[in-house]
Amino acid sequence: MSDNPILVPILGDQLTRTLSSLRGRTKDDTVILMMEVWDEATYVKHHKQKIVLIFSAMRHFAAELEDAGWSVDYVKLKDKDNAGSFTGEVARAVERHSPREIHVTEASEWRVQQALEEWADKFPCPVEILPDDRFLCSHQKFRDWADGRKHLTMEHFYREMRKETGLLMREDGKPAGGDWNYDSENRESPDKNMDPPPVPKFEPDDVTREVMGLVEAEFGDHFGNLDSFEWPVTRDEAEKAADAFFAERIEKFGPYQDAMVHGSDDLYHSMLSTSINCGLLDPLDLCKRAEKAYDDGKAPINSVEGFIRQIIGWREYVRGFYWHFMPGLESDNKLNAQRALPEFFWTGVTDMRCLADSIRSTHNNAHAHHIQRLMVLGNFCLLAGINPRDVQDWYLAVYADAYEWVELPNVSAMILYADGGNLATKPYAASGNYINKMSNYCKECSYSVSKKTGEGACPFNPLYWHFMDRHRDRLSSNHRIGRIYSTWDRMDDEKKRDYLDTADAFLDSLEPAQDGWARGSEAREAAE
Ligand code: FAD
Ligand code: DLZ
Ligand code: SF4
Repeated sequence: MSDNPILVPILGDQLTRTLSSLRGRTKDDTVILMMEVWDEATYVKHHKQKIVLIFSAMRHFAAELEDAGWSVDYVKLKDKDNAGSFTGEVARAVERHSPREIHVTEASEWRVQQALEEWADKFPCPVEILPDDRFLCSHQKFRDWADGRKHLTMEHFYREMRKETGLLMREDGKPAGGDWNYDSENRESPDKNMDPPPVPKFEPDDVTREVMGLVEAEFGDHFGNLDSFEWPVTRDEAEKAADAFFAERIEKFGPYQDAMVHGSDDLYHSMLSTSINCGLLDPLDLCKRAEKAYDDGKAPINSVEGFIRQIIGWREYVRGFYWHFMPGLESDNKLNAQRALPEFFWTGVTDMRCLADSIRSTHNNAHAHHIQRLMVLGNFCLLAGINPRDVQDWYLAVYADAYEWVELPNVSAMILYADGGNLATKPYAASGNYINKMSNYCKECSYSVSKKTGEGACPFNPLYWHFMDRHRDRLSSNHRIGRIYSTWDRMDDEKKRDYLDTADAFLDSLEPAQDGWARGSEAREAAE
């Protein structure tokens, strides 16, 4: 090792061998720094599985790098003198290694990037911050696309990405299959043709078990349980999870993308977001595998296009959107939602069967699938007027795939409409009908989905009209939603009063979260 090596700090969501900061480096001239730090483990009270996933994946990645001949300086959470923050740990590493330069790949989150940008003034050597080109759309490219546009429509962005990557494009420049988007074919309700094969589960090895002990000891009061921890924590495991998806589930991914089934947590979803987001899987590579499944006749166009759209469309779009609208996005509250998050988001104890099941999955797996996050949990927070800060903190804490760059646009802009409509052209508001159509939740719910008002009515029904009524000034001029007000206006005053009174009584009955982090598991156990 040279006397003054180059120091390469690698963050917990940068676990990729081809990371920009590693490219071109030589093993005899580079010290890689990896840090388990309190600031990251506690900036929200992450689900226990999320911390285990990151720490275990970091430790495995460090071991792989060492096996390949790299020098890795790995700081564990409980190491003596751990400074508790990225900047503090880089400062200590600068003392240890006297690097001639620091090379780091840009952070995915605003808060961390602010810290990185101060390093050049803090440390006695030059600091080079490199772009994170695991994302296909650079910040500049997104800005160029967004500048001057009145509406940042995802579909337009997505088509550009299709043309640029060539994914599902024919030689004549037209989309494969003839259409750009097959979303309308991806809305099957659950039915007897559904029989999703199980998602591969990965038994915790010694490294993971040691981290589980650490997390129980240090973060025992955080939400979630560890009994069912089965996430991939290495690239090999993540590849096996991807193999199983492409062999067994992609075929029906499309049609059942929006379906929900009580007690079934994975359905035909890929369950790959945790691995993609921390760097174990390459998003473009996954899209190419999906395209190959279509070319080989193993999966239909609506499934493959749907999967590719989620990744080069939604995933890239929300990342660009995040950087375009930060830091303001974090504090946006255009609908002036002020209600506290209800306690049952932590305990799962509610008679609303759809919410209870989505929260159960979240608690047990640190995961809920997209339509649960959007149309059950998200729809509830929107209609009930839960304040964006509480909702953001909850989503950021409870999902193993949550990082602010992807959580915040989905929460603030997609589900809460808190940015006033830069992402969504209208709020994703729905009554109980939607959930009934797309799931089997309602059949055995204590509430009746067909009952609109009064005792026993599905709360989504009156909440829907309460939401529409209280936001009339802002929404009635929206051409995609305006006609809903004609229906409302045609109702007689008594009917309207019934809706509003039923919703008010329900909202008044909500118990605000106290210290749900700690009490969640106990209350659940008591209720079970
Ligand atoms: P699949 O259904 O198999 O989809 C394939 C991939 O597409 C996912 O792995 C993911 O990488 C990507 N994707 C799909 N939808 C989105 C989206 N809306 N935004 C970005 N990427 C998408 N995803 C996260 O990765 N982290 C989050 O913190 C997160 N928070 C969300 C919050 C809300 C309110 C909503 C509505 C969605 C959120 N999503 C988030 C998107 C989506 O719910 C998850 O990516 C998905 O459930 C992960 O499971 P999967 O890998 O089986 O996805
Ligand atoms: C999520 C997370 C957690 C819980 N802990 C760490 C950690 O101790 N060390 C680390 O490098 N990364 C961790 N992460 C992921 C980071 O929060 C993530 O890499 C940054 O927020 C990206 O900007
Ligand atoms: Fe959810 Fe309403 Fe259906 Fe119950 S009846 S499961 S609360 S949508």
